Amino acid sequence: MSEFQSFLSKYSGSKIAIVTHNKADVDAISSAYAVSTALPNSIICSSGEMRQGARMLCERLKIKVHELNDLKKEDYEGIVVVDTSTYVLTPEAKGWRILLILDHHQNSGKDMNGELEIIDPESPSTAEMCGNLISGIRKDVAFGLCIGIIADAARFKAARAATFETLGKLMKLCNGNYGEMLGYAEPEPTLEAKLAMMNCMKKTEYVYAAGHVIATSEATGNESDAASLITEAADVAFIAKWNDREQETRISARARPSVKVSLSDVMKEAGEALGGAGGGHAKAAGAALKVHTDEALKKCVEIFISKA
Ligand SMILES: [Mn+2]
Repeated sequence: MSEFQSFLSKYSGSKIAIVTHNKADVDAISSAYAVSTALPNSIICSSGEMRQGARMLCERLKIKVHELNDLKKEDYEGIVVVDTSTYVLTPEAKGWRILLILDHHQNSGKDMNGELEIIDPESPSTAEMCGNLISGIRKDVAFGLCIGIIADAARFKAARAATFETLGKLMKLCNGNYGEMLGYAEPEPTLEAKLAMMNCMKKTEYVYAAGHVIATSEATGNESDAASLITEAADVAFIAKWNDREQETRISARARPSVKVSLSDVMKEAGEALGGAGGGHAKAAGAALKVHTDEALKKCVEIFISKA
C-alpha cells in the first residue's frame, strides 16, 4: 500500500504507458483506467481486439486505448503492466522497462520482472486490488472497477468477503445499478459469438477419467466463453484454437469449483512439454503451444489426469 503510494509520487511527473494483456477484458481495462487516473502523464495501451464488455466500457467511459507498438520507447519512462505478468499475453512489452506489475494471476506463468510488483493471486480480480490501492477514486473509475470485479469473480464464484466489501464501497461511490453493470460484465453475446460457442459444443468430446469428466473441443473464436459454458456440466474443459499467424495452438482451460487440480499448473506443464508457455488461475488458465490442436489437447488431458 505505502509502496504503491511512493511509486505514484515518484512517477507522478513521468510519461508512462499502462499496458494490459491482449484481448483486454473489463478487469484489465477498468484497472488500467483506474491506474491512469493516479498517474497524470499516462496513457493506456492494449493490443488485439478487446473483449466485447471492454469495448463497451471504453465507449461508455471514453477511455482511449493505444497500441504500444505505435509508441517511441525513448519518449516514455517505462510501462506499468496490469492484469498480467507474462510476455505470452503481452509480447509487445518485450524490451520495455517495467516500472510496476499489478496483477492477480498465479505466478506459475510469470516471466516479467517489474521494479515494483504488487501481485495477489488470492484476489479474484485486479479491479478489486485497484479498489483498495487507489485513493480518491472517481465516480467513473468506480463504475468501471465494479464491472471488473463482477466479471472476474465469475458472478462471485471466486469471491471472498473482501470482494463484497470493496464492491459495496465502489457501488456506493458511483451510485451504480447492479443490473446495468452486469450488462457490461456479461454482455449479450453477438450472433457470431453464439454460433462459435454452438459449433464448439457440437465438436465436444469427453472422457471420464481419474474421477473427472474431462471435455475437449476446438473453436474458431470465443474459446474461453465456450470453455466456461461446457464446464457447467463437465468438470474440466480444454478448448483449442489454432493460431495460423503464430503457428501455435491457444488453449483455454476451465474447471468447476470442485476440481482440486490447478489448471494453472497443468497449462504451465503443457507449455514446458510442447515448446510454449502457459499459466493463469487454478480454475481458469490458458496456454500457447507449438503443436497442432489434436496433439495439444491430448497433452492437456494427459497432464491433467497425471495430477488428478
Ligand atoms: Mn483479471
